[in-house]
Amino acid sequence: MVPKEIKNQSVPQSHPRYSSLKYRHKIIEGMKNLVVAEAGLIAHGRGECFDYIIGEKTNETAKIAIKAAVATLLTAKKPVISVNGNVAALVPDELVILSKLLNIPLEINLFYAKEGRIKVITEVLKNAGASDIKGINEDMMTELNGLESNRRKVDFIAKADVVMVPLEDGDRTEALKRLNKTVIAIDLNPISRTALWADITIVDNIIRVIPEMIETTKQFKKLHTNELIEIINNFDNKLNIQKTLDLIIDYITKQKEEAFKILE
Ligand code: PTJ
Repeated sequence: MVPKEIKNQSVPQSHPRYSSLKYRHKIIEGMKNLVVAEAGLIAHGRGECFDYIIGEKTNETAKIAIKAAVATLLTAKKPVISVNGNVAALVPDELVILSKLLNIPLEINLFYAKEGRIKVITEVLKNAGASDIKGINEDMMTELNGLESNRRKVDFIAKADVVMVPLEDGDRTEALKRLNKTVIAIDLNPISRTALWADITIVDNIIRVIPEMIETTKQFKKLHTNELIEIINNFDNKLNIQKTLDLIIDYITKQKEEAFKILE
């Protein structure tokens, strides 16, 4: 659905940046409804900037990381997907479809602990059809060692073997790694601390990643465990990030020549 905000500001669908504006307004609406933290707007802007320099598309390196991520989630014993405000505002429906296909829970885990946020994010996920939501019952919560931020409060994440962390800050990724958990990151910044610490880093926009993961999951559910393990073993995260950086350099080099053609 097109957000009210974008309709009111009558941004025509023919606008060259319509899709980008649509998601920008989802984030703004989310902030007004408490789903998104104020800092989430800034995080989104940083993401947009990186999206530009990867060409605003799912590159080959992201596709390889997505395959490794899905294979890992399908073979994990206790996987979980962590959900923050930006993720809930941008892709609630897709996230619920993915969690149901993989049969794994969504856990709300917030950096900014503003009163009422967990409740509204729970509603967003429930409205999208989620039935297995963790991180909402204080009695079930425990604290992650070595982490001071609000993200230390965890539920199923404490016992999970694989944790997918979209749009994350570096501290928790480091803490999860110290606890020997396998971390799958979705982050447009290929050199953020999260991206570098994670076992599998998907450098792409979450709005494209989750639909691609859904399709990959449908295909991979037909594979044998040995085939999934081979996909995981063949994946090299450091090399994949380095190839992503090469791709950015190539894209910028090309833009150095081509961007000005618009003026001709
Ligand atoms: O909802 P909360 O309270 O848990 O807070 C969420 C934010 C995102 C505000 C919090 O985790 C935060 O401050 O994150 P950072 O440290 O700004 O990191 C977010 C990372 O996500 C940055 O590296 C961005 O480039 C990246 N990013 C932003 N938008 C997207 C993205 N990556 C993928 N897809 C996006 N749409």
